[in-house]
Amino acid sequence: MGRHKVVLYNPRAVFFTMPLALVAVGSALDPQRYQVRVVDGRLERTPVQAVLAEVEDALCLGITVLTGAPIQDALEVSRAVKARHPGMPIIWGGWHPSLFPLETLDEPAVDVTVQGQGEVTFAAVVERLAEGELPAGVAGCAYRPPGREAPVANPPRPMTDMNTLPAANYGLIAVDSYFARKGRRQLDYISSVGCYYRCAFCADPFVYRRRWSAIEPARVGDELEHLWRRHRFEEVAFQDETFFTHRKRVVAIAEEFLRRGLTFTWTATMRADQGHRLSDEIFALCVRAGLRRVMIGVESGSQQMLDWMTKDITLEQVMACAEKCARHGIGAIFPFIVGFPGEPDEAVEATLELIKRLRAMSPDFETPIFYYKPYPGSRITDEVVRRGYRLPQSLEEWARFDFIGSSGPWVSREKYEQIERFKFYNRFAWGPETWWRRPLQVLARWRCRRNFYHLPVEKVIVERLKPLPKLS
Ligand code: B12
Ligand code: SF4
Repeated sequence: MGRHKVVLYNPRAVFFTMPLALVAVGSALDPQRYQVRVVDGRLERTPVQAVLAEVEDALCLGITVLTGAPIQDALEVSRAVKARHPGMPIIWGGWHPSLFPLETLDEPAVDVTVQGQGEVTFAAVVERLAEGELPAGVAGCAYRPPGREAPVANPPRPMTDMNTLPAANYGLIAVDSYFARKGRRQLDYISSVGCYYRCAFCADPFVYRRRWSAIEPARVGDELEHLWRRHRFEEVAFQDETFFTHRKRVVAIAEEFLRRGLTFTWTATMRADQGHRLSDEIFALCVRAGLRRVMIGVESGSQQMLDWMTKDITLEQVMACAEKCARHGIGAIFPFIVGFPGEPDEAVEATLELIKRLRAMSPDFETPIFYYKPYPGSRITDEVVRRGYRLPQSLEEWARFDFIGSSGPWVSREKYEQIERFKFYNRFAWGPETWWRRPLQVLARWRCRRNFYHLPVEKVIVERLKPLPKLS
């Protein structure tokens, strides 16, 4: 008997991170029984046509769906496939269907939703479909039985130890196309899932129930060495939520890289409390092993706000951690969020002050500012909903709910203007020093030191000359 074909789709987006979710679920299917095809909307000129061509002889279609804009594309593709092949099962997995297992099934083009870690659940669902059965009783998913019956939610699936899962098969994707789109040979890789922490704005504690699972260091070394010999990348971007969770594991991974003579650099996520606890020896070891940059979510410059959102870090830890990064020559991205409900003006001011201090510490420090949006599955969102905030009700509404380009509901026009001006001057004040930036830099530093952002003539001129990407 021939192998069943399973098609997986990644919706369009503006970034070119490799579709690790699809690689993960695709790699967990038995290659003797299933042939997996990944279609990435970001690499196709006409994604709907590309999927329609692939699903012609397929058993089912799986789509990964984040909250926000990707839903629109996922809907278009799902509806087009359903219209052409009404009997083809369509499975949505990823963060949005994890948060809304049953609501997502109100959409007639979606038959099954998978919650949380998808490898084992998807393999079980596909197995059922191959036998012409429904995924009744398969833990970790919800489904709509044919006909008019209401959707059914199966029990949740406990976290699977990542070491029991097969290695990610990068042969499922065109790795070089991502290098080309990113403009550098940077491989995305995931070495752990979940997170032990409880930040009140984040969906991770809800989806992974504050559990964490990680691949053993020796296996991380094996997999990356194999991938490096094959793809010759310059850098690995660890996409883990909290890579620096266990000191000993980090040390062992760094030692694996050194022992194997792997010369790529790497970037990873770190919490300020973790970085604060990490010794200088471990920082130095990581740098020797290729660590180039860390991402440390600070979120606010006000300790009161940090305590309110149960970030479980202190501003002293942030500064100590930043100081260590600067001393060891490690670049850092410190993302901040402003516009939390009820956030006092003084807290926003404190955030801008902290950003200035961090930016002045190293030309390799970046401090992007995001506006708070009540993403579902978090304590703050639950609170604002209790107080009357209306979350989107349909998938179409969720598709319009996005972070990028919006100031969120709790930021006044005036505050928004102030923050946007601050972002502009702060970016120029401390960025790389080049002759053409120099005059602007002097002026920008002067403005930042005095908190003087009125009459932003330079901003208007620069934006007219060259529209800047709205990130930091
Ligand atoms: C890389 C990344 C991105 C990339 C692209 C992701 C992509 N798929 O295209 C970019 C940079 C574009 C991005 C953007 C944003 N992201 Co982002 N991102 C991530 C990150 C760091 C890694 C994703 C990843 O590859 N994980 C590894 C894979 C293996 O895990 P996974 O995706 O969870 O997949 C597993 C399961 O979810 C499930 N599954 C997933 N898909 C499918 C599909 C099927 C068919 C099945 C069966 C199962 C399944 O099985 C997989 C294996 O277990 C995650 C955090 C994290 N570590 O997961 C945040 C995360 C996904 N991002 C998040 C957010 C909030 C954003 C932004 C809104 C804002 C921001 N400032 O980052 C933007 C805008 C997103 C948008 N609406 O377009 C949230 C998701 C919230 C939500 N409700 O969707 C996360 C979880 C971070 C967080 N803790 O808040 N992101
Ligand atoms: S923001 Fe980061 S540290 Fe906090 S709960 Fe989410 S994943 Fe964990």
